[in-house]
Amino acid sequence: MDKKIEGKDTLHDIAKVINKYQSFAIFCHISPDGDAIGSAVALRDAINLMGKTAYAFCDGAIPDDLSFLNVHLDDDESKISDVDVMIMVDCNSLERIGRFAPLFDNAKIRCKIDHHQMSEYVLDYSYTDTTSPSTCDIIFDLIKILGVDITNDMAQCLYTGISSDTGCFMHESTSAMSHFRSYELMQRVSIAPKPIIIYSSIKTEIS
Ligand SMILES: [Mn+2]
Repeated sequence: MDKKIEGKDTLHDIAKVINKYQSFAIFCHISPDGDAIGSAVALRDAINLMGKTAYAFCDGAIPDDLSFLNVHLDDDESKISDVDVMIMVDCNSLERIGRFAPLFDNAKIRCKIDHHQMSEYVLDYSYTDTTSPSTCDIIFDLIKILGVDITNDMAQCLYTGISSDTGCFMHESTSAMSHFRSYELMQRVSIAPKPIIIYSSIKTEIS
């Protein structure tokens, strides 16, 4: 069943927007963590695999402690203003996407996929599930709805996001579904990310 929590749209509504339009720019939050990078990159790759065009941007580089992901963000910012849809992931306000905020605010269609508390910012499409331990848990479900096969890179990204936002499955928010999704993701990666590496990246972030 599609959950409808806080935001006015369901995950199926977001999938309909992705199915309908052709080009997308995805933004994650400043000072990105595993969930931010993981959700932006996995969604970008999934949309590209649908034969559409998607870019992932962040006001800030992928931190060194996530370099094991071996994925890249996009850097040609001239593409942004022409896209049909802009999507912010893992952040709940315009300020959180840093210097991209004015561009995002002028998008033809603005979407949000997130698990933080809602802010005042009103978007065209908004899916927020505050019960979800990570945005990567949500992106996993969205990719399933879109019918895209999860690649090695996508699985690495989603697993890293789920495990980092759950404190390597130690936080109270950790759900049975997080374990279930991780089970599938770990079967899809050639070399499974080691929780100990992700755990040390979280510790670096906190300190
Ligand atoms: Mn998160």
